Amino acid sequence: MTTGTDNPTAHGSGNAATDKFKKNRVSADTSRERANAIYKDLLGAIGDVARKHEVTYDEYRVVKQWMIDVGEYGEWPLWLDVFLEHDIEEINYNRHAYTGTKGSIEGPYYVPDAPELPSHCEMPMRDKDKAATPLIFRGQVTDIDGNGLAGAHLELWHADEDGYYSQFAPDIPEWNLRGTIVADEEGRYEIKTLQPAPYMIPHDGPTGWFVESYGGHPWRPAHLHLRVTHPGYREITTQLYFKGGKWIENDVATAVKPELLLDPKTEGDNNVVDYSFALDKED
Ligand code: MBD
Ligand code: FE
Repeated sequence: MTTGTDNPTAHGSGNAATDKFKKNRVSADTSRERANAIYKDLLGAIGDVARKHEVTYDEYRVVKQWMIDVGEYGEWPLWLDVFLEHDIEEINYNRHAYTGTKGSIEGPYYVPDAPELPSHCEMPMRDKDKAATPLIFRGQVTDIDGNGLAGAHLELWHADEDGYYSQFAPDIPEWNLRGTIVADEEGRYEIKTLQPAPYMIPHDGPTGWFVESYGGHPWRPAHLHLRVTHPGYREITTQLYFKGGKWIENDVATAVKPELLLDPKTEGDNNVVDYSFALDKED
């Protein structure tokens, strides 16, 4: 059996993501009436699409087989987060009158409880990661009036130069390029990490076959994942991208927003960028 991280393939990373997701049994307080309304609309919409395109029996069976494959490869977290999560994120942002920093999708590779790092720190990385251009990322976590939030937490996680996330590919230290940065008494931080590269989602499994089937591409623009939290404030899960970078205009996961583009400046050997986070009060 392929479990966890013994394989740098769609199968390996998919199963690792599925195993991580399954650790917590999730629930929602959806009423029977609401479930009924959603079920009717969902099945109705699928039926309408099937009628519109006169889906054949062969196509129906291919879908059935593909869904079985997605499950066996552990790729439901990947497929859902790439193709559906951006709508869910948008819906739940628009439900509130938020004015703080925009969120974006979490994706399949978040891991809670990354080790804490001081406000001015270097991300855990291997010597081979240090071959990439260093990125110095600094700023401040504030409330929406610009007051610093002392000791705010920034969880940061991103892929290495080869496009692998620790805990989802083999032979990477557990917390490589993952950390919980504790901002200083003014909410400020300065983090040294590496400039991430454009990212190809695992494409040698059923999610990749799906993309190939409609003539798409499996690329996401280079990105940093962040979760910013402070007691009493709305937590922000977001991603930051790089202005002018490849795939910004056609992210396979449709998760880029203009407010989330970084524009680093070259200073000596480093790329340096300021980006601050404004947190809404919890409602
Ligand atoms: C990723 O790294 C990611 O951020 C998303 C959204 C989906 C797959 C892989
Ligand atoms: Fe990612």
